[in-house]
Amino acid sequence: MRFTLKQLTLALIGVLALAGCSSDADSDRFEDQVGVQMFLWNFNSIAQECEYLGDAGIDWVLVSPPQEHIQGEQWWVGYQAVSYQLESQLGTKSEFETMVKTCGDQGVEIYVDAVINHMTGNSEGVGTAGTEYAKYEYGDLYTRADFHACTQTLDSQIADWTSVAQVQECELLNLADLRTEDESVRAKIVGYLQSLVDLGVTGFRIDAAKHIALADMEAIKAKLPATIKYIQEVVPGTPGAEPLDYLGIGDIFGFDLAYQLASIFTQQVAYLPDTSTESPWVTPSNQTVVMVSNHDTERNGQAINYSQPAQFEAATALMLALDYGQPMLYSSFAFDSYDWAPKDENGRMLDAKCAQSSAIYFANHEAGTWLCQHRMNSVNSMIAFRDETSGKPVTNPQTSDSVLSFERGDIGFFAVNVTTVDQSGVEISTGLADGKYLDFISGKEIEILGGVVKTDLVANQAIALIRR
Ligand code: LM2
Ligand code: CA
Repeated sequence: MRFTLKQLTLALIGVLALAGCSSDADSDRFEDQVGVQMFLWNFNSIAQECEYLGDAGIDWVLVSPPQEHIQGEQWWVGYQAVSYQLESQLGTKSEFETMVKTCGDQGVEIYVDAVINHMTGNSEGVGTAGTEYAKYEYGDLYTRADFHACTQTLDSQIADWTSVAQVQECELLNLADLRTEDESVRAKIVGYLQSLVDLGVTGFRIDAAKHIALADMEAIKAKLPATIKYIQEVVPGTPGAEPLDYLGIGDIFGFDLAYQLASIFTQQVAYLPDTSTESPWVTPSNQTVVMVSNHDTERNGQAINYSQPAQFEAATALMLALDYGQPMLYSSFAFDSYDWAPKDENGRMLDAKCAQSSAIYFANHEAGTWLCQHRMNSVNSMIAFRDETSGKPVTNPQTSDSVLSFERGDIGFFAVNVTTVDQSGVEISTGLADGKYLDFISGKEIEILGGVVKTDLVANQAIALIRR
């Protein structure tokens, strides 16, 4: 969120009002920040898009893995590291530097997807920076002794996902698993991450974090500046390495909300997502980065993806309307098979371009189209709604067969039709004062009379009202 003059003035008044109280001096709440995963956008394209992102109130961009990786036409080659040189399908080191600077000038920070649990699978050849490699042999970076020789399973692969030992010491997807318990391996990982910090990055997505022992993550973190942020990929389901266990290191991705949003909009059942912190996988609001989908869930059917654009947009609006977690938007390309990505003949990602608004592009699902989900019209207005209602809790949740609604303090109201059926003359009783409200999404005025909001809600339509 970037402060407008008006917001700054309000914030100042707030600070003055609080003077004398022992409130902490923290300016921004964790929940007030909004990020976007620009999946496989190359560095040049991200740099160009950062002006739009900054204006939209987006605080940070998660870029895909920037280190040297195996060559190939599949999108996932970036998750098979060959060295820590910044030369990848996304661009060169100097393009990376330009992106960090250009985005920084727009108030947009950079998070890097850090692949530090493993190197490559079963291939040999030359990486994207020219390094010759084979599995377990990566020039003078790592050799066989730097990798786990997992004894728990015959083929060294993770077989029992409830066994922490297997999940952390055996191979994920046949990928050479680093001995992150060794000082020399840790030093090389730290060197890589520090080099990115030196280039100005704010934080990291820790890829496959639950496959790295907590003690190893702690040791790595201890050698890096304390200001660095971590968002850890801890997919629930392994006792002893659940999201809750990694909170001491930093933040974690909230898969659970993504799954709940998928169930609300695909099963068309209106309910308020359960974000209580009573389970090992629903983590506290101020340490959870929430999302509608990421690059894995959009391909594995666990989350809503662009092929259901109306549901995707409504789920994004609902995520932004809730007071739980720090939202990460998702923006990427259309594909027609799991492996496919829009690349040139040298394996470089093609430039990403957006139309003025998302409308045309979002409707066009031809493989290779950059969908620019972050440009959906309701995204900007919902970020503004989120800013307006910052710190005001969700109250008075109500559900009918088709509509979920709730209030945000005494100024905000959100409702969404979770079904694909148009609803007309919807009436919802609220605790809000009568008067005129602005629907941030449509830009239209809605009047609350006798506490009742009366409106039509077409399929998957949301309204986000703020008192005028
Ligand atoms: C992740 N998070 O913890 C990423 O979000 C996920 O996208 C990564 O898998 C995974 N961890 C490892 O970094 C992706 C992709 C896989 C792909 C791997 C490695 O989802 O499909 O696996 O990257 O590039 C591919 C093949 C797989 C093969 C593997 C090794 O799909 O069949 O396994 O390469 O050759 C035998
Ligand atoms: Ca591991």
